[in-house]
Amino acid sequence: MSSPTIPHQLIEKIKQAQHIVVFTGAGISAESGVPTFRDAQTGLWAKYDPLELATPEAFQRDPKLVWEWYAWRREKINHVKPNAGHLALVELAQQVPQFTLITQNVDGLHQQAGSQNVIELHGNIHRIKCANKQNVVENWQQLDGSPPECPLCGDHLRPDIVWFGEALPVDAISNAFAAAEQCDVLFSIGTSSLVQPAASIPLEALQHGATVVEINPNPTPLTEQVTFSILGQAGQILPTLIRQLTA
Ligand code: BV8
Repeated sequence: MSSPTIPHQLIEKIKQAQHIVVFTGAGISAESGVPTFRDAQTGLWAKYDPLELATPEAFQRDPKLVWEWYAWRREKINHVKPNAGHLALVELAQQVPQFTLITQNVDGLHQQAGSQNVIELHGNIHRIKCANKQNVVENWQQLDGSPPECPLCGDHLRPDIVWFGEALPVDAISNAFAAAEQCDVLFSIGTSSLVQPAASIPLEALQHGATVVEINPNPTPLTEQVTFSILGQAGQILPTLIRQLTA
């Protein structure tokens, strides 16, 4: 497959940038083998809609089912590695005075690739917290399929993940919007731009005069509004961009 072309003007913009923000969604982990959020679920989970399962109501109704769904996803994620797209972002961070990485993903692959100070808008599937007190619990025992009990209060433990209908962590969302307002260039990579309030972050950057670049094999509701739309896979485009930037 021929290398995707990166507009020369974009390379120049990146070279002049003082602050670059990268905002990622499930698509950047697709080439690691992590199904995107809206990909059809497989096996016994095929009959469930992620939008239904990733809610406090579902956990309230059937904590074991929701706990097992996350245990299944965690197990799959434990066997994958960061891909060339994740690694290229670690390189990009070294090419600019200020770099902010914001992710909607819960798989922890950016950190595994070496990215620092990652803003996790929707939590992290590897972190577990008390459903009652919300404190993160480090040592917990997985007994049968049921959610383990909190060692402090005995309530259910749950993934430290933001479910639909739950507020995002205040620091994460305010730091993300602040970075979007201050940056010169924002990349929106591998997201369908559907989930709020995250999907408003690239718009915030546009409204504050930043150059906004979308990298996605498919068009999204953001595509019409961005400065540069590069159709393709992050794992191909980002290493090409780094090569052209450092040539
Ligand atoms: C909130 C953790 C308020 C869970 C996630 C109507 C009714 C009810 C609610 C709402 C409504 N309208 C809006 C809302 C709010 C709702 C929302 O946005 N719903 C959507 C569905 C319309 N939002 C919320 O509920 C948020 N909370 O609003 O709270 C509030 C305020 C105060 C007090 C109380 C409450 C919470 C949203 C967070 C939900 N949790 N994740 C879990 O993972 O189990 S979001 C979930 O979607 C994932 O985290 C995922 O990251 C995120 C977004 O999806 P994408 O990352 O974009 O992934 P997707 O599969 O969609 O797309 C992948 C893209 O990659 C595609 O475009 C594809 O083309 C591309 N791609 C594929 N391969 C590649 C690629 N790109 C590049 N390279 C490739 N190789």
